[in-house]
Amino acid sequence: MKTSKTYAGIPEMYSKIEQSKIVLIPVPYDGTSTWQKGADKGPQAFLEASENMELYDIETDSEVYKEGVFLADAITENTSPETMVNAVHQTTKQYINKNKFVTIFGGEHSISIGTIRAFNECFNNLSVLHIDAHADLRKEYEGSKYNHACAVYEANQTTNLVQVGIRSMDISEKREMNLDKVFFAHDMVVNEDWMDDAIDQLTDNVFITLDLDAIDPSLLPSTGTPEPGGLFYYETLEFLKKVFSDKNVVGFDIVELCPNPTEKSSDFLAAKLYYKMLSYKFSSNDDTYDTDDALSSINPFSKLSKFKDEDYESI
Ligand SMILES: [Mn+2]
Repeated sequence: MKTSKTYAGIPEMYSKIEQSKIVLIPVPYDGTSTWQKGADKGPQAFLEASENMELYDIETDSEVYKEGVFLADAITENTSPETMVNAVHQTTKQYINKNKFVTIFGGEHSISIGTIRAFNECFNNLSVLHIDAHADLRKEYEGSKYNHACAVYEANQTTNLVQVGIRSMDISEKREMNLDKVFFAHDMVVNEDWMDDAIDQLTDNVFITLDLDAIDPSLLPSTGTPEPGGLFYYETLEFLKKVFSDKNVVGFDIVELCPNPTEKSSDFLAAKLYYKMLSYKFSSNDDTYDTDDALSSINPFSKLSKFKDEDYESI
């Protein structure tokens, strides 16, 4: 995969690993998708759209790229779904251990088995906020437990899994569900408190796995399995902003962009959403940069994070 020299074409001084607080790992993988192929082209389309995006965020009045975004080498291991998951797990963990805010762009959703495994090993009492049209709770699918249809089966066993936007599943997945922690699209549309209700189910440390098919296909048609009845742009942003401000989001992945060369708005939406999430993460902690008196404000990753900010390590 050809990757841009820097994420979003940002100046090189903001793209070096040492100075970057943020790491972006592309995983162009599409080994197990069942319908439309092409999620392996997702990271490239996302990076190209990102280069054409304004880097000042009006809403948060911030330029989050100045925190530094290191674009890691793409993970291209695809000998088998299992070896891909292991590679994602190891690489993600390496960057978490460098005290970076680690983000991953897929690829199809099976990559998240590896990302979630890494975050769960590095953070206490982890919640996984799974935003998706599909439940993805199958233990095995088409002979593999590393299939995209199984993306959060393991997370459901090992973390506090909260699912939002679900509108398609097999009846067998019902018995895996804790219904207090599942927010179905048809209920969300009539429950004006769904955002607070979902956030109430999360522990402090939260990893977000965002399948782009959670978004309504009228806004984002370029995804492997578009399902009607999805989230709209501003409600997605409102929800994410609340999560970032109320919880310690420790990282996130975005998956299942399946680009169509004649339809660029999906790529652009994915690029904007990624940048918005970074903007929410780092602007919500803005006030901590000015103070050095309280230990809790030293860490821009805030609250219960195991991160240490290298800039402040000597204090
Ligand atoms: Mn999905």
